[in-house]
Amino acid sequence: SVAAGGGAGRKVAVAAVQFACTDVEAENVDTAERLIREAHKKGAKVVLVQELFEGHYFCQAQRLDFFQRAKPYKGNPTIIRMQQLAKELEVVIPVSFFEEANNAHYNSVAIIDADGTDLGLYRKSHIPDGPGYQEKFYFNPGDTGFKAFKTKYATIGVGICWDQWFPECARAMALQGAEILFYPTAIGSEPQDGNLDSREHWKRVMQGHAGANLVPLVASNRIGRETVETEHGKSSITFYGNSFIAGPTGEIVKLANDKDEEVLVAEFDLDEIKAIRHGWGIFRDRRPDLYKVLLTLDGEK
Ligand code: PUT
Repeated sequence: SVAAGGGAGRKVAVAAVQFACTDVEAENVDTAERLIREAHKKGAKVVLVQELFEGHYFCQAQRLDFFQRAKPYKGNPTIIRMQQLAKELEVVIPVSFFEEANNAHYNSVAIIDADGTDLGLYRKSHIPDGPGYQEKFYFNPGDTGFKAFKTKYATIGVGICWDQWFPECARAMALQGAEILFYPTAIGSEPQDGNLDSREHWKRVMQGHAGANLVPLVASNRIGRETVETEHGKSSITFYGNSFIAGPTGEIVKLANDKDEEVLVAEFDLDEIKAIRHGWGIFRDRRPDLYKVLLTLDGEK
């Protein structure tokens, strides 16, 4: 709008989808494709699918056989299928997958542009550990660093799940020009504490990233109860969905519930938001010369 000083601009609709995964890869990839098509019908140009959507969230257990689920980046059949779909629908699709790279393993996302081009890889930087979420057993900490990808419709940043709790990750992507932040995720109940429900905390932290960087933010989380045979009996997590799209002041504009398969779509005027972002002055007034302490673990200067 003229009032925002940005002029009419690039309007981009973005989507988050959520669904319950089975443990059959072909079924989940089919579901992802069906929901991406639905999002496209609703006008979405960038469609986010949840983290590791090819199967159950296997990190509930530390099992050697689960390493067999990892696949090399190059030639990955799910990525190739999503490239074909992206090209057909002219949509951007970040594709989350379990990556095998020789003896290393990563929790990765390939960014597929609207013509099917693979723009590159981001590997999850912050790897959680703890009851039900034993990701350190499987994944090396990502070595790509935080990135911004120039897609047909917008420059986007993608963090993965646990990355979403770290303002440094969001800021690093925004500093490199990301105009929209995306977070595929897998989070739900905590097997060790039935009273712990992190969903509101989870949303508020990401709403803060949107507001602090004046960018829209899209989070996609799975639903459903998954039970995995672990090395010491069964473990279950009920994933809480609550996928959402936040606007550039952190306001939630679309929110899914904790049970249903959903396709959320919201449109943003990226040029208008850019003008507001610049006018607000948060990137003008940053003081990187005072932020060295952020490069330490213990706060020592
Ligand atoms: N996806 C990781 C979530 C960890 C919750 N304790």
